[in-house]
Amino acid sequence: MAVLEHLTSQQAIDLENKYGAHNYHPLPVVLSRGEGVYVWDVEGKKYYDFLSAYSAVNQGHCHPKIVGAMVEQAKTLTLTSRAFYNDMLGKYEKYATETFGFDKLLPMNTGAEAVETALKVCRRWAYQKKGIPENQAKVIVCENNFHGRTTTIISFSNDEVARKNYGPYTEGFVKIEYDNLTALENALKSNPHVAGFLVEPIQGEAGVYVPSEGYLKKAKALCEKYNVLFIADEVQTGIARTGKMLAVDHEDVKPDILILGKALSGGVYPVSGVLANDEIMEVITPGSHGSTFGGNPVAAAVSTAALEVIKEENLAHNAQELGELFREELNKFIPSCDLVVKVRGKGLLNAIVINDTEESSTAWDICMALKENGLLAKPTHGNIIRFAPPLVMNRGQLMDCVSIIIKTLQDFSK
Ligand code: IF1
Repeated sequence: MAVLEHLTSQQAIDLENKYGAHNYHPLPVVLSRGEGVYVWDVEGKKYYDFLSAYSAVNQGHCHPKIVGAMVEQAKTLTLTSRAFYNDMLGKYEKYATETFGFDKLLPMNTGAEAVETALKVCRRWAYQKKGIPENQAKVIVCENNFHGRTTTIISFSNDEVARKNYGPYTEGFVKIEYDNLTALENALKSNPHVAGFLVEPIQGEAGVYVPSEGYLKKAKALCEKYNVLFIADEVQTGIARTGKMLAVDHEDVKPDILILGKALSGGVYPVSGVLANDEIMEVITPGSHGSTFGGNPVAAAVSTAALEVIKEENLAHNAQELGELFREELNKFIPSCDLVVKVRGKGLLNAIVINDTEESSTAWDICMALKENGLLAKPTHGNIIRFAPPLVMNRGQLMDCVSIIIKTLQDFSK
């Protein structure tokens, strides 16, 4: 078989199964094209994308402005490493820091790298500014967190599938219940050497778990009281997804360290970054951290365009409005359907909870039926289905999707 020969879905799946490591269990659909809110499989069937590559494709598939920026820059200069300056990075850093209101950006590539970077910045700050004795710093994290796949990050995960047999694990983390301010204050009080509190403003992987109103604001206040850095992982919630530029904006919280990824590039290129003000970021000195690809000219051009699209197309506002419509429409339907317990979320980051056990295959089977009906979504944690379409969707398309989802659930209940 020639490498570029046109494949059927089954052939593509067989190739991945035979030659690829089995670290995923994808829905059996093979996509070959995307545009806006739509993707097409190799047989030409069109779907609404209700995952958006886990909220990376907020700006829609193959956004012409973002792809255009990438192609232009790729023809000009792709990579210099940070051994030399390039003429794109500084402009991008200025734009990104002004957009989010911080003094400095540290550019990386993937979300997990940005989380690692934030943890390193936080630990350095603890030793060099707060005066914690070396190697004693602790970072408070939440149960059921998801921050990525590195050895350190899985060290403080409680997802056994993600962590088992990857030890020994990195020390220095204290785990508390999410959305529990008493637990946070107790942890701050009883551990003398706490450097930071790392938190997802909405827990995505845990099943789109939205904390109580005021939680983030009060958690930030507690961090201030104990001189501890509030580190927001907005890799999934950030950049207009929840109806504001950042999910912390809903409570007017300004993190000490902000972690971004995914939609920072609109999904066309791996771009992540950590933002902080000078008094924190100045602990990073030449040679103490870096990345071959972080801050490369293509990433800078792509990310600038991706952020411009968010603003020019008013995507936060659209996510807010369509999110409300989506939950409203599903809430009208749910009382008549035994299969769904509830819908929850913020903006266009939503989930429905299926009335079945975590071990059941019901959520998966519903996703298979949704696929047949032209809408792609993926279960998370057994009985929860996440719904996160690109934010460039319009009202008509959203109502079309609501019909597909309701019809599928109705057929399924029969
Ligand atoms: C996988 C979930 C989403 C993240 C937050 C950091 C990262 C992620 C809050 C790391 C990544 C991913 C990665 C993907 C599945 C996925 C996911 F289901 F696991 F929770 F989005 F919903 N912080 N999230 O959500 O970013 O290194 O991947 O760029 O299979 O690992 P990354």
